[in-house]
Amino acid sequence: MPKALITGITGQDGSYLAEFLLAQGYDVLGMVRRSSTVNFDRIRHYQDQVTLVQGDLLDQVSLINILEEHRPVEVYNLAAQSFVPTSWQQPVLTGEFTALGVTRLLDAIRLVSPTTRFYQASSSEMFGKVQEVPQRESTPFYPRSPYGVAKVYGHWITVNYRESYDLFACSGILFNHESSRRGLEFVTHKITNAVARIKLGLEHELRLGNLDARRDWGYAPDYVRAMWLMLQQDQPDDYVIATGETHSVQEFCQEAFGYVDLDWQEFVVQDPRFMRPAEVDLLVGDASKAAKHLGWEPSVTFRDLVRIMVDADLEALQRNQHVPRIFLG
Ligand code: NAP
Ligand code: F7E
Repeated sequence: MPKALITGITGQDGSYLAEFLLAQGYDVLGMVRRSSTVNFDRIRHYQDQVTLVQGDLLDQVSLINILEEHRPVEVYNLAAQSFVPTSWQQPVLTGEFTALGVTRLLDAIRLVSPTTRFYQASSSEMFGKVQEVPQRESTPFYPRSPYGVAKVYGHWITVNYRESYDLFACSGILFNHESSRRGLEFVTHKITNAVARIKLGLEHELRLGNLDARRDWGYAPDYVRAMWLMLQQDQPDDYVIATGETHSVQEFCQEAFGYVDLDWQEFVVQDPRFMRPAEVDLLVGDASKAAKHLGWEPSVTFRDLVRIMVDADLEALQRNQHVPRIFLG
């Protein structure tokens, strides 16, 4: 069985990627960091099928030890501080995890296991104040947050280790992708969770920031398939993964409230607390390179994505499943 290591297995993408790789017959290792309570909600249903190993992107020895002991053929680096507003609150920590963490892992691979194939989770946030519409692999970066800046570093160090040491290292420039496993502080899940609560009479308003921001939103399980495809090619390369459609936060609200026969304007309140110091106004990706070389296409439309998320939130609340409250966004 080929062995793959996933950093960030407890996150949205890590949890879907592990499931995908198990189905492909991989022996899956998931790197987790120590915490005072168990946070395996997203992977609990298959936890006994993966091997969890302790490590942290801040601690290079832990990375070296994992690689020496397990010698994975593929490493997917999905771990990061991934919430954009937090990157203004904790810019140095974001840089340590999201930027330098990539170098720690690449250097560990270079030293211990240079034939291991490496995937870096890069982001459309690198395009920031966009220099071209739609954004493609050649579009210049102009990040608008400490998170975006850290991801630009992660992207270029991946390219640099590929060119300097001939590592098989790929950078996947993924546009926003969502699911019922998305963190509740991200706008899509914040909206669908509120729609479900309001529909069930548990809440009466939804406070949001900028309703005009536009994003290219896809479905997370489609996007983890693209990560794997990148590492199966003959040559390492970088790819944009996106749907090619863009919608505003307001349109997302319209679609989600409308799906349960509610008028979003009766419930949504704009709150300056959720505005960002610098905004990314418009993202829309051109994934034609991925379509041509990887045969990758998205399978879920914007409307279906919204419905999948609203349905999952309604179901969780109706089952009386505890849905934690968030304080970040
Ligand atoms: P997520 O749900 O926030 O998951 C992040 C994961 O990273 C969690 O498992 C977290 O562990 C782990 N982590 C954070 N800091 C760590 C550290 N110092 N050492 C080890 N693990 C650490 O993020 P996601 O949405 O799945 O995204 C996966 C990756 O893709 C991230 O790098 C993100 O920046 C990038 N990305 C995401 C999107 C998107 O739309 N989702 C788009 C482009 C790029 P804990 O559970 O312990 O916190
Ligand atoms: O914001 C606006 C907000 O936090 C989307 C991460 O996965 O995707 C994600 O980053 C938009 C922004 O995601 C609220 O101003 C309005 O314009 O869901 P988000 P993001 O910042 O695009 C990229 C690709 C990543 O790589 C990141 O890791 O929605 N917005 N009102 C709001 N956003 C939030 N969170 N909360 C609001 O109340």
